[in-house]
Amino acid sequence: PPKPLSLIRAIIMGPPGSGKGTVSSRIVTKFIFHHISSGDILRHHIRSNTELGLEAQKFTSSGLLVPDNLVTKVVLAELNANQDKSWLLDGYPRTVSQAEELDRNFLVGVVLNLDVPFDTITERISKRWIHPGSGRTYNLDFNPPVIAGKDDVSGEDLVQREDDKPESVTKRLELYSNMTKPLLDYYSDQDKVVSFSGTETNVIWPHIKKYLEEKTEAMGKHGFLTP
Ligand code: G5P
Ligand code: MG
Repeated sequence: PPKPLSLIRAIIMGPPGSGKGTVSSRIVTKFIFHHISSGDILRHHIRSNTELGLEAQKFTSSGLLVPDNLVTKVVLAELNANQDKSWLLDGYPRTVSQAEELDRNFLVGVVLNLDVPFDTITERISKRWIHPGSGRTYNLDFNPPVIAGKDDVSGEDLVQREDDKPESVTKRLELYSNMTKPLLDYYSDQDKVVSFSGTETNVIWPHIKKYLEEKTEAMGKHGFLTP
């Protein structure tokens, strides 16, 4: 693939279940971005029973936010290890103090905001199944696995996320409204937010793709599009 000519630091934001992971996986098939999901990193630590994983699980299992210092540590390490790539950051920052910490380290270029109604989200999350090893995500209505209960690529078992129980989802939506939504103002003040509204990823996606095509085109003709 062609080497990027310059780098984009992009953030994808939106309530839990708004499709950040789904859209990110589509973006990386069309554009050269390194996808970094704070939730996937934390779930990896939890599965591996690391010290950080054990601490994080106390919060994630009931839908609470993991303390800023813990998340920041793992996310910044990942960003620093990928300085030479354009990245798409999913799930971080989630509080104003995380955003300030990110600003102290990197220059954020754009914030893609997925604006999906809460009713739609609750319904979707109840039908989500994931492959814990890779983070690949399915939905029984939207993108069911080829064989029920099995990952399409590895054939391994799918599981439901511990924080997808209804009471945790309610908590996550509440924390999104109180702690994360204010970040839209933080980034709007910097003129960096582009919002995409709707109830279906397949309807939102072409708009995001068009936006990124224009943006990457403007940055260098052969810069970002994969061949
Ligand atoms: P995460 O992992 O960042 P959330 O809550 O922000 O978790 P989540 O749940 O991963 O976000 P998403 O990525 O926005 O949602 O959505 P998705 O997985 O792509 O789509 C949701 C479901 O809907 C899937 O089943 C998908 O197939 C389906 N779907 C998509 N589009 C459609 C559609 O059009 N129609 C239908 N019918 N279905 C569709 O964070 C997890 C936890 O980690 C901690 C916190 O505890 C957090 O709760 N954490 C942090 N804590 C502090 N600070 C941070 N920065 C943290 N980051 C993570
Ligand atoms: Mg996700």
